[in-house]
Amino acid sequence: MNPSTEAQYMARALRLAERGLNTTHPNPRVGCVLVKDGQRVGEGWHARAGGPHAEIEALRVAGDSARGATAYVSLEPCSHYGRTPPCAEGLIAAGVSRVVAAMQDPNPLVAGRGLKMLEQAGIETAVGLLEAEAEALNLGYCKRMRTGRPFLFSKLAMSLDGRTAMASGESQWISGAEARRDVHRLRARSSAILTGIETVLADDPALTVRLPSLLPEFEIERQPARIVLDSRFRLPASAKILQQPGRTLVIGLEDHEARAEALRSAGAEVHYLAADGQGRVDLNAVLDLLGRLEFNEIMVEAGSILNGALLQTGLVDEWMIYLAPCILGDEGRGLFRLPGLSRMSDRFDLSLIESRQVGRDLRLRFKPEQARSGDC
Ligand code: AOF
Ligand code: ZN
Repeated sequence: MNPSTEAQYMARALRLAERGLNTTHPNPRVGCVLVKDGQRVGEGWHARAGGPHAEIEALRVAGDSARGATAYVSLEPCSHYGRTPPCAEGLIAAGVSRVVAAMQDPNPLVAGRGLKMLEQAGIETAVGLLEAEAEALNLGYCKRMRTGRPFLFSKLAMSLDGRTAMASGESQWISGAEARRDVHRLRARSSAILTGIETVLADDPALTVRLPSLLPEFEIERQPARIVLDSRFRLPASAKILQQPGRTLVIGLEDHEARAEALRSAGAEVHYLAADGQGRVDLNAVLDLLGRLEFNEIMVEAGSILNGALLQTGLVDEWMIYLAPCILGDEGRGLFRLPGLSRMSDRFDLSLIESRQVGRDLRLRFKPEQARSGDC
């Protein structure tokens, strides 16, 4: 078949996969198109964990027409019994003659076995069509499957002069309405929102998705989980974050059992971790825990203390900074608390990977720079 036609079918499978952007957690977003004699005879996408996988939906729609069809899938069909039976078996049983997958499933339970099952049943397979796009759509899932840790991106808002709040802490609102709506879209796709206790004590945020246009997509209780790093369990039981639908996790150190118990009674899931050298929860251990809890993408919405610590530990995969066209003056607060950073050679370098205008603000996306370069 014409390679560009094949790419179009795979692009369609990816667009279908995107329909699960906000709802498939902890599963990947996956789409599938079945094509026979140049016609799309079935389409499907994975909507939520426990529900049918993309291929099974597409096979259901296609019915008998699936026999002899080519399946374009944005992820290798699974080979294992999870919450649902293996898709590879379903494709074989339906008599599909060829399967094109955008990428291998990095889940160690699958990792090539799905394609092998298909080949052993005499089905032609190909892998790698629009692979980069497929990988980007599931960057959190892929990272967790490969490293055991979620993908972490931190969202920050600042003025033109690099301030994130006034000296008093007042920060509402630096960004314009469109940028704030954009943040709700980012929250919606995240498995969880991570913040620090200082932010909760200062702002008492809800950290929920409240964009009316997004709510019909996922039930209220599918709100992203909220995670508070709170070494000494100072979170008040009356905090707004505990009154929202969905899960709230509080992660602290082990020696505050009475306060932890009060938080449990208020509905929080309490987790204990070891301290780092400075008596705070160890951020590496936090990421390991959140990987074990199957969080794929985590959005950090925190203040300068947690962001400073995250920058220093190098644990953030992407920094997303909304730059607002306003000046807050040199008494305002900066984005990162980095005590002791005094020489140019101590600085942290980032590389810009995308910039775009969102309403009156600029949205800048950065990756941490691996090696430090000469100039800033
Ligand atoms: C596919 N198609 O649409 C998805 C796949 O617990 P389960 O049964 O939902 O299985 C989850 C695993 O299945 C997940 O970790 C990933 O390996 C695969 N997801 N595979 O063939 C799909 N969502
Ligand atoms: Zn499957």
